[in-house]
Amino acid sequence: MNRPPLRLLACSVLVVLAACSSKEPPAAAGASADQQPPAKATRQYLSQPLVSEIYTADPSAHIWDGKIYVYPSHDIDGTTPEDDLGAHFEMRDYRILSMDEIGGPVTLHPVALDVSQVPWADKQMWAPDAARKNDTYFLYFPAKDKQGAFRIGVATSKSPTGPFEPRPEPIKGSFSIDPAVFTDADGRTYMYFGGIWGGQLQRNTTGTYDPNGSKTDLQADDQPALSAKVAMLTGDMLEFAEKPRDVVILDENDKPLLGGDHDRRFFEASWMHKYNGKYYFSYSTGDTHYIVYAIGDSPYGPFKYAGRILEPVEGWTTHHSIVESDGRWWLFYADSQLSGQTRLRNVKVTELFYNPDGTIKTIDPFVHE
Ligand code: FUB
Repeated sequence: MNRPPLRLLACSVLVVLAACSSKEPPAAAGASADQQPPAKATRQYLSQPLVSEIYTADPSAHIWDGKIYVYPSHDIDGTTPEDDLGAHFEMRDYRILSMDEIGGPVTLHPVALDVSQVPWADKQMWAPDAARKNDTYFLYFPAKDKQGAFRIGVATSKSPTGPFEPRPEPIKGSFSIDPAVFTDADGRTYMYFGGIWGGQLQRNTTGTYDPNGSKTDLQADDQPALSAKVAMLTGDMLEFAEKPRDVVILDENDKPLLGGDHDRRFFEASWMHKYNGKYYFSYSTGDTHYIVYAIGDSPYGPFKYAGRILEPVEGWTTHHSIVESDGRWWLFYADSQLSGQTRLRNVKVTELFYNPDGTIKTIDPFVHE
């Protein structure tokens, strides 16, 4: 097992010194007694990691037969230096978590799928999601193919915790990262997906992957931002039933969010849930580190920007899911509490609350005295 070193676990006590944070600068070296920097503020995390035996991120939670299953990425301590395209996220397999109730003991299941089992995949098994139809469970996952292009694969199992058997080819017409699968009340299932920068959405604007395309986005701040994608799945859940469409997010004037609006525009980490008959599309703003959401009347949108769900966590990324359990709503997310390193994350859960008008109360991942 990839157990975090004791040195790092020392950072996981309830109250942590800011020195454990990757966003705090180190204390000034060699300051004399009367030049000591001010005492560092202490920070208290809102919630604690669900598991510490391995590093986990990107938690997609589902409730099946009364039990909670979490499908996370499995972070590993690789050797690739950090870069803006996420080359340091070198994940190779998936392990699933389960629990009978939130707050109860968490079971860490054995490897459910390894990159070596997937004929088309080369590396970087990033954020997955799962679905169930009849008696089959489906694991959806992005990975880079042998040409360095992200594609989305699917694997099946008769058990929610695997092992999963991958299809020999990625989903036809799939590209980019972060699949999130939502089944509506009418039984139709949709996949939301995509991510800019390392997620390569900007290199897939013509229908063919352009390895020499922009490293970041469209590089047009005054134009509509790149959108997440949505496609209905076929009845067997294995392919797209249609060409992916744009998930358009509108501002307060019903205009699409612009590429320069980094506090609100889509970056990665799509999730869809339904509340009181409305469709809530939520996502990460990436370089501004927020989890935000937009509300629509159809699974295809358009969606109107509605606010922040989660303020920035410790670490560069976070990625979430939202589920209802016994009438209460829960936000699963991740931070870097255990390691202090962005590449080695840990998943968490906290309760999510709505206002009477259907907006979501913003969550601060830290508790302030
Ligand atoms: O875990 C790798 C990538 O980082 C995910 O696919 C993104 O959502 C971000 O969390």
